[in-house]
Amino acid sequence: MAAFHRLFVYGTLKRGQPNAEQFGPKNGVANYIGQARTVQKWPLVIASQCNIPYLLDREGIGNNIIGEIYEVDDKMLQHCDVFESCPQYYQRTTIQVQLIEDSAGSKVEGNIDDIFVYVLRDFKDFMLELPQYECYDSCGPHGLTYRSRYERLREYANHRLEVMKEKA
Ligand code: PCA
Repeated sequence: MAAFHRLFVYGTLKRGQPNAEQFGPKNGVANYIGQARTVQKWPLVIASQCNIPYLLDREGIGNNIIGEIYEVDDKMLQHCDVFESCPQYYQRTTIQVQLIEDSAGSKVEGNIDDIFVYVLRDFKDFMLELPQYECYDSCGPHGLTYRSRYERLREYANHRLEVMKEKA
């Protein structure tokens, strides 16, 4: 039997967000498990000219983040790593989350689970001064609408340098 992995997504991969279609069948298997909240507080910010969401790898600061849990197969996990440019850009690590709503939309109090998440580790200091969110929505009241990859390739090729620390 193929191995399945659990992944917590908090940004553009969530349902209704700009990259949700990455979980489509051509990239592997992704089963929506439900909505979850992180057990610890984390800083979730939106940064760069491309308005990209980042969970900064600094536990204990910010909010208990609300996102979604997916069960993915090896192929989908591999695909997500490539899509998120992991490990050159985002890092895939584990995070403690608790299911709060199941896939049918019923409120639940799930077990606490350690599952995969993409974080930004080598971020510039100013990122911690940005507004911190609890639940990401590209079209939220912050007005920082995500710029698609297509736009980015043309005009914003260096958006990563805005947020990542230069290597010594
Ligand atoms: N995609 C991943 C990490 C940030 C992003 O936009 C996610 O949704 O969790």
